[in-house]
Amino acid sequence: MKKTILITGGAGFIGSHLVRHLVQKYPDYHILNLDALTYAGNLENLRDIESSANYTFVKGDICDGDMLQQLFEKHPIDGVIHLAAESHVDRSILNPVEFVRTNVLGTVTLLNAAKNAWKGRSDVLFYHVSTDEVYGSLAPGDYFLETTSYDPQSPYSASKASSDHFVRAYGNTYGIPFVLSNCSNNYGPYQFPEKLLPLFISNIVAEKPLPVYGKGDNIRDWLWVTDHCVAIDLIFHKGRHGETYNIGGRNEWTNIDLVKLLCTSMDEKLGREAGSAESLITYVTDRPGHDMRYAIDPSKLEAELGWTPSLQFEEGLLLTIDWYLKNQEWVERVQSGTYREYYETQYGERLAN
Ligand code: NAD
Ligand code: TDX
Repeated sequence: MKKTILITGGAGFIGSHLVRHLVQKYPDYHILNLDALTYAGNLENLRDIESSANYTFVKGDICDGDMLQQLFEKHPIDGVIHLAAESHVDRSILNPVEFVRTNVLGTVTLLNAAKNAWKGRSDVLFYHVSTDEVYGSLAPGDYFLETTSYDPQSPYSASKASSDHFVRAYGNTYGIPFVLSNCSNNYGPYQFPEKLLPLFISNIVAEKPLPVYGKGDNIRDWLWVTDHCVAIDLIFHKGRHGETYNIGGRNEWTNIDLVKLLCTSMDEKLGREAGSAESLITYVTDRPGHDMRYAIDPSKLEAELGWTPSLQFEEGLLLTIDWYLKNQEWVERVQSGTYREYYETQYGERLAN
């Protein structure tokens, strides 16, 4: 094998797309997928590639230092692409400590294992996958650059910001070759239906309320998940070590405009009367500390590595809707665990107001 790459969080949304992309594109790499299979991790996401000769799944927690040491002893890992995390902002508001454990302690435990195994090698790479939320909220007309100061506002973004700092600190202190990327909101198949788009698709199918936080005027910058994975592949192979790359598709939407577009498309797909889905929109209590606007300036990634997004948002949205409509059983299965309890806690009070 030419390379052995450890992907953490490969059974989650972005991780499963990345694992599939790398397993298929690099038959001479060994792709190791380490995932604790929390509520957000589903091996079903990887059914189509699970028997590939160059793929191995390992169930384990990134906070388990002994397990990580054994994994590095057993496999000649020369690259880590770290995605494992608690990823949902609303959950971080309900349970911040879990986010510190996984996102901060887990990242540091993984860095330690890499440091001990790699012992100053320079032909290795620790790639940390992060988010634009570390930069905080933007005023109109501004854009996130790699040089923008960190200003995290939620427990989730504070934990991701901390993990970013630890990656740079381990690079600077112990000489671990590293690279980081900070990406905007991803969308596409296999996203856990607690996040805006898949939650609203599944609620429209079930004719349940669509809980829009606040006035719905918050702005997010949306990127097709595979375009994120192609960027990660490029940065992993060609990015300059020690650097950060912002990833985004110049695709800003207010939540309410996006939800209305979704509603129109869903009515058409489901053959329902125009306006049916929109009548489900329910304005609810805002998310505490809700960042108003995110927008990435991806010029560095475009100029240095020639990356451009492949899909127009309207096209990607239709593909996403089609996937969720075809995979209702997947939605029901992943929502059947502890999800119901979470949903009641999260939305019971909001919708009652
Ligand atoms: P996700 O919640 O869908 O998946 C996270 C995965 O990590 C799951 O498979 C889960 O089982 C695993 N995991 C959680 N805790 C673990 C632990 N202690 N040990 C091992 N595995 C563990 O998340 P996602 O949306 O795919 O995000 C992946 C990464 O990308 C995260 O680091 C996130 O911060 C970052 N990111 C996400 C987005 C987005 O829009 N979703 C945007 C930018 C960056
Ligand atoms: O029910 C909802 N109603 C609503 O109005 C939900 C779930 C969300 N929203 C709003 C909040 C946000 O402004 O929609 C927007 C998108 O919300 P999420 O899908 O929860 O994503 P966000 O909070 O923007 O964070 C996402 O993008 C950055 C991912 O979950 C993070 O992991 C990633 O780092």
